[in-house]
Amino acid sequence: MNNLGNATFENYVGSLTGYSEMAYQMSAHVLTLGYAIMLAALFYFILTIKTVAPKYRTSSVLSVVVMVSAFLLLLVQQQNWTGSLSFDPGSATYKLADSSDLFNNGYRYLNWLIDVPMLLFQILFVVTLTKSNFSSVRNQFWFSGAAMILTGYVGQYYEVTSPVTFFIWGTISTLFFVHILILMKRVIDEGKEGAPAQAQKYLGYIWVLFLVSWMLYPGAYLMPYLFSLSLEPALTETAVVGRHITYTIADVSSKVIYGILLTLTAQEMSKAEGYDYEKIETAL
Ligand code: RET
Repeated sequence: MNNLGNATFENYVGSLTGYSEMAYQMSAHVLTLGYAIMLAALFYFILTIKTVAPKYRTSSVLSVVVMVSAFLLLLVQQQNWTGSLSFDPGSATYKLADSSDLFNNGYRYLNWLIDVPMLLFQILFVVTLTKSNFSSVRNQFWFSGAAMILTGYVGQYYEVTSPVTFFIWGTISTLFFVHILILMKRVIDEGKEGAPAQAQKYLGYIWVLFLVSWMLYPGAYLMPYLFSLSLEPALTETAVVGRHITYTIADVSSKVIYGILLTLTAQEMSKAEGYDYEKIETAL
């Protein structure tokens, strides 16, 4: 086997066994689906901006920022996948290409560095905090968000060569994650107070969606170990495809579905305040 150093496990599989047609194409397709959805959803957030009262529109603007950055970085991530592998007719598999970049999930991490603070701020423009201080929550959100991602970014380089280092960085990252979860629960609980019934219902959905979709990211980080259940990473194409699919489901849920639910919540709140987009023809 080639010496791949701190390359991620996708490269080790590409070098050892190579990828079957199905594993390679499914990965390429699911990565493509990811950025296509971001571009489509970009139009949703632009076109619905006037369906909410002006004070809620920053939430839609932040969704637009998230869509543009995710579209671009996920596009590059997809090209990184196809560029790092090439078809080997001898074995009928896709092997690590000789003279190109290795594959790395780093583009995703850079995307999160932009999107995580944006997604966390976004809800603060929809709900009204009853007890907590807006700027304190905002600062804690971006600090823990950035720390969670940067520590995970360092950790992912060790997923094959040093499981212990990988798990230590992963654990530090998880501490920041827990802090974010506690803060978000508080924001949503406070936001429900005094909100119209339907908006309260949406906020309940947002909490469940947030919890489940954000948990998928550490799941994908751990993917090589989830398939081996030991301290040796599983160097199998199933785990690699599993990671691409998990990331795509997580991205669509945490960015797109979350943004849509926030738009629906803001529409309900706008209506309760006398701004009903279904009745104001001229506003649209
Ligand atoms: C890492 C490292 C391992 C431990 C934990 C992680 C959490 C990542 C999360 C990422 C969320 C990203 C989002 C992106 C949307 O654009 C960094 C994988 C806990 C929660 C929501």
